[in-house]
This record gives sequence, C-alpha cells and structure tokens, in this order.
Amino acid sequence: MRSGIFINVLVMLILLFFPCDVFSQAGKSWQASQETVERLSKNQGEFNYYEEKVPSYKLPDLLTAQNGKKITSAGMWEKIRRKEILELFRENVYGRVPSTSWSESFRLLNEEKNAMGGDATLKQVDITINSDGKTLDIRLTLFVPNKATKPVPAFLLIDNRGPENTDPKRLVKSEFWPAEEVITRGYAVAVFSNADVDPDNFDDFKNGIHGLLDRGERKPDSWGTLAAWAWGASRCLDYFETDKDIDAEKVAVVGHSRGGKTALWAAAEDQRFAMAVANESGCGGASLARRKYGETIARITASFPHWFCTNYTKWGNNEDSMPVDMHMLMALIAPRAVYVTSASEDLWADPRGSYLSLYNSLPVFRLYRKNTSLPEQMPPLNTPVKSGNVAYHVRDGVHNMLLKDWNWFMDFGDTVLK
Ligand code: GTR
Repeated sequence: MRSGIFINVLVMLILLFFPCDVFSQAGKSWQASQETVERLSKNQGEFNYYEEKVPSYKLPDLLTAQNGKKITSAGMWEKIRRKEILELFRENVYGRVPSTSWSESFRLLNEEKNAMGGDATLKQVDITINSDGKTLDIRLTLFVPNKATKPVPAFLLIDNRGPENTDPKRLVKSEFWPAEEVITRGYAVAVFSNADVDPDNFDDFKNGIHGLLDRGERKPDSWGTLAAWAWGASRCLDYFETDKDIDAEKVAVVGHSRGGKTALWAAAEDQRFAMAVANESGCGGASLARRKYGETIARITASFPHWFCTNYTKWGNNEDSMPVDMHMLMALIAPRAVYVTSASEDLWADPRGSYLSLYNSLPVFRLYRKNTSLPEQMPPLNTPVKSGNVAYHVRDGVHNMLLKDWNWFMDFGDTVLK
C-alpha cells in the first residue's frame, strides 16, 4: 500500500519536472506537439503553425548556374555557382558591405594569467576601427586554456543578449556563454557584443559602424545591421590571426536567434571561419522562407527594418519569387562545418524548416565529401544528428541557448575542429 503511494508520488514528480513531450517523443522523429501548435495559433492567429497548411513550394536549384550549366564538381561550385549565390544574398537579403577604406588596430587592455582559478588566461582586447579620422571600438573578451601546449581552436559568440551573460570576472555565470565548460574541453572561448558594432535599433543607419563607413544615399542593397554584426565577427577573426594562442584556422562563430542569422552570414561572407553555429536562428537565418511557417519575411522586415537590406522587403508575401532560399545559405558555408539547432517549443523559428534547409544543402556538401547524408525525417528530440561537416539537433524547451546545446556544439567541434 505504502509503496503504491510512493510510486504515485514519484510519477507525479517526474511529470511535474519533465516536459511530457520528452517522454512521448523519445526515439521518434521530432514533430511539434499539438498542444504547442494550438496554443501558438490561438495567440498569433495571423501566423501558420500547422504543418498541413504549409504551402507546396519549389526550392531554387543549387546546382544549376544562371547560364543553365549543371554544376558537377567542387571546382565548378567555387568558380561559378558559389559566387552567384553569394551575390544573390548580398543583393536580396543582407546587403553589401560598403567599399569605404578603413584600418584597424588591436590593443590588449587587460591580461590575467590566473583567471578561472588558474585554468585560463583572460585577455580583453579593443579592436579599433578607423576611417577618415572617426573610430569605433569592438571589445573582445577571450579566455584561453592554460594547459594548452599548442594554438587551440576557438568558439566566438556574437552576443545579442547583453554583458550580464559574458562577465569577464566570472562572478556572474550564464549558460548562454558557458566559458568554464568550453575551457575544460580544451577550446578558447571568446565573445563580443553586437551593440559595439551596431546598436540594435532602427536609427536610419546613423550609429555604429554605419556611421563610420556608410557614404551617400542608402541603396536597396546597402548593408543592414545583421551584415554589420557579421563584419564585426570577422574583425575578431583578424585579431585571432595575430594571437599565437589561437588556431585561427579553427574558429567557430556562434550565435543565437538574431545572432544565429548573423553567424551563418558571417561564415558565408568570410571563408576563414571553420564552422558556424546557428542556434534557433529562424526566419532570415536557417529556416526556409518558402514554408511561411512561424515568423515570415513580411513580419520580420516590419518589426526589424534595420536587420536586412531594403530589397529583402520585396520578398514578403512573395517568397516564391525570391531568387534564393536558406538552403543556399548553408551551402555557401560548405565544405566548412555548419551546426543548425532548434528548440521544441520555439515554433516561431520553424524547427522543421531549419532542418529541411540543412538537408537540402547536402548536394553541395557532397561535392566535397560524397557520403555526407542526413535522414529525410527529422531526428528525435535531444538527439543530435551529424554527418561529415553538418549537424543538427532539436532540444526540448523554449527559445534559448543552454549548456546542453553548447555540449553538443563541442562534441561536433571535437570531430571537425580538432
Ligand atoms: C525575435 C525575432 C526573431 C529572433 C528573435 C531573437 O523577436 O522575431 O527573428 O531573431 O527575436 O533574436 O531573439
């Protein structure tokens, strides 16, 4: 009798502390829980969360060049098609970096050899951009493992959540940037704040790096804020190339949400990045626009008009005419590594659309490594899938980046960065 009560209490406690879909979906290909679909549909009726209402669509062909020629080798991809697609993304989505000349310098502001109880060295570096006598500082915070005997690979976070997540003194610790855990795994861990490069508000492109480099009237393909942040990530990589503790050929750029969109574009634009991690990057990031599931182009360009180039607004409610879709963004990163993630409750960022984007980019990864393949079905909850240089997981829970996500990034890093 007493043991019956005990079991009942135990079951109740388990159900209380673990989301039901963790159990009901164990081992099965992930699908959105009906309860979440209904709840979100009720709260945000103008957006689609029903899989059965996703329109049929045809993705632009990755391997046919604009002149109709079929791309059959990595060489042809690099010489012809990759360049075409990169230009299409500059023109239609993120915008072009202006050609204004600038210079940069690095200043080590602080170095503590005994950080993290002796496990790491902390370096704080100001990257100063100079153009026509105006300057802008990007503050880079970096921990390097003290036990390393050679230059180490690094994870660089584009921080869009504010300094409370990235305390250099480590009095406040956050799973969003779990620096201790990354150091323990033998990587360097770095972060810069996106706001240093361009504050995240719509001020008609007067502040941040726009204020320094933009000249004349804005054009429909002038760079937006995401492209500016991506450019900032590349400046951190410039610094890594000068730091003998870092293996600059093995740097992963990591971002969450708007930072995830940025990480993908940073790696597409700058082929020095060895890996991109796009955590729950959603619309304008990994998820396929043509599915019109969750956040849409019309919505994102209305709520965040400064993120993209003006041309991008043309594709709101007109996705099928857009000359690119996001599988092509993943392909721009090939053959380097890409890790895409989703969270089970974060349907706004369209988990399935994010997986399908990666899945549909595989023909390009295969030009380099024939046997790269992912299952057609999404993997089960909390079960990363990886093949060659691509990886994906859908974690249980809400929109966030947690230690659990980072541990999987590092597992993948162990195979592609070490
Ligand atoms: C949301 C936006 C998403 C995502 C997110 C974030 O409001 O709709 O596209 O970028 O912000 O960055 O947290």
